[in-house]
Amino acid sequence: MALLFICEGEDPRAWETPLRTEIPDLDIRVWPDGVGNPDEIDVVLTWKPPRGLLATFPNLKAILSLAAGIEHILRDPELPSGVPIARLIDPGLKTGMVEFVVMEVLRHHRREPEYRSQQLSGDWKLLRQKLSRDRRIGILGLGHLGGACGEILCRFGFPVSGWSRSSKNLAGITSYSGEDGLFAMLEQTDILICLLPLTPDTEDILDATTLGALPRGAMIINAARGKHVVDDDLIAALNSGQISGATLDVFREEPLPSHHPFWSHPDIILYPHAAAWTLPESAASVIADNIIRAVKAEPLFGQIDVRRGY
Ligand code: NDP
Ligand code: OXD
Repeated sequence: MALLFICEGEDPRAWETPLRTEIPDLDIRVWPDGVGNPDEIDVVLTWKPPRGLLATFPNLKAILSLAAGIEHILRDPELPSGVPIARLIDPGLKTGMVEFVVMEVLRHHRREPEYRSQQLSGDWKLLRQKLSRDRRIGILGLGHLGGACGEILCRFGFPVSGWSRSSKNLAGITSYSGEDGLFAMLEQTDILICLLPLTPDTEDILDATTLGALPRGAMIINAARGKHVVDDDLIAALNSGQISGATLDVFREEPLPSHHPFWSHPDIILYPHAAAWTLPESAASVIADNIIRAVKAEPLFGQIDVRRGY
C-alpha cells in the first residue's frame, strides 16, 4: 500500500521509522518529487495540500490530516468527492493542547502579565489574587480538545462551561448550545477559550458583538484558528478595556506579518501556532491504524462530515 506525504516544511523522514514500525511494508512516497505513478497512491497524509492536487490521484482511499483541523483540506474546490477524510485525534496533540491552555489560563488567572510589566519597571507590588472558584471559564468547542481542557480546568476549581453544537453531559462542565446558549455562556465567562473548528458557521465568531457580551475585563485564549477572531474588533475591545488580555496562538495569516498590530500590543501574548504539535512518536500509530482501515474500506477514526465542515 502506498502513502503519499504532502506537507511542505515538515520532514518526512521523521515519519518513516514510526510508520514502518506499525506497517513494515508501507510504501512511503513524498510529494513533489517522489510521487511515482499517481494511480498507485492509496492514502494521502497532508497539511495544507495545494489546491487541485488531491484530485490527481484516481485510486485514493483516504485523505488523512496531519492536524486536528481539516479546513486546510476542505478549502480545495477540486476536492475529490466520496473520498473519506479524517482529522487527527492524537493523544500527544491532546496533551499538548491541555498543557498550553492550562498554562495560559493560569497566566491570566494569576496576573502574570502584570507582574512581568512590574518587573520591567522595577515595581514591587502585590496584586490581588482571586480564588479559582471565582474565575469562570467558558470554552467554545467541547470536542476532543475542548472537553479535555475543560476536564482538567475543573480540577483546579474553576467553574467551567462549554459551548458546542450538540449539548454535552461532561462531569463538572455546564453545557450550552445554540445562539442563545452562546450568549448565556459569554455573559458569565471571565476567561474565554476558543477550541472550535474553522467552518463557515464559526468564522469571525469572536467579533465586537461576542467580545462585547463578555463581562468587562474578560480575557480570551484563541488556540483554534486565526479566522475565528475579527482582528480589528479584538484590538478595539483591548483598547477600550472591554477585554483585558488575550493569548493568541493562531492568526489569519501565518506567519503573522511583521507590521500586524498584534505584535506590539501590550495586552497580547502571542505564539507562532505552537499550542499543540503533531509528533510522529505519538501520532504515527493513529495514522497507521487509519491507513489500514482505509485499505480495508472501513470507517476512519476521526472521519469528518464534509457537509458539516468538521
Ligand atoms: P472536535 O471536532 O473534536 O471538536 C469541535 C467542537 O466544536 C465540538 O464540540 C463541536 O460540537 C463544536 N462545534 C463545531 N461547530 C460548532 C458550531 N457551529 N456551534 C457550536 N459548536 C460547534 O475538534 P478538536 O477538539 O479535535 O479540535 C478543535 C480545533 O482546535 C481544531 O479544529 C483546530 O482548529 C484547533 N487546533 C489547534 C491547534 C494549535 O496548535 N493551535 C492544535 C490542534 C487543534 P459537537 O461536539 O456538538 O459536534
Ligand atoms: C491542528 C493544528 O489543527 O496543528 O492540529 O493546528
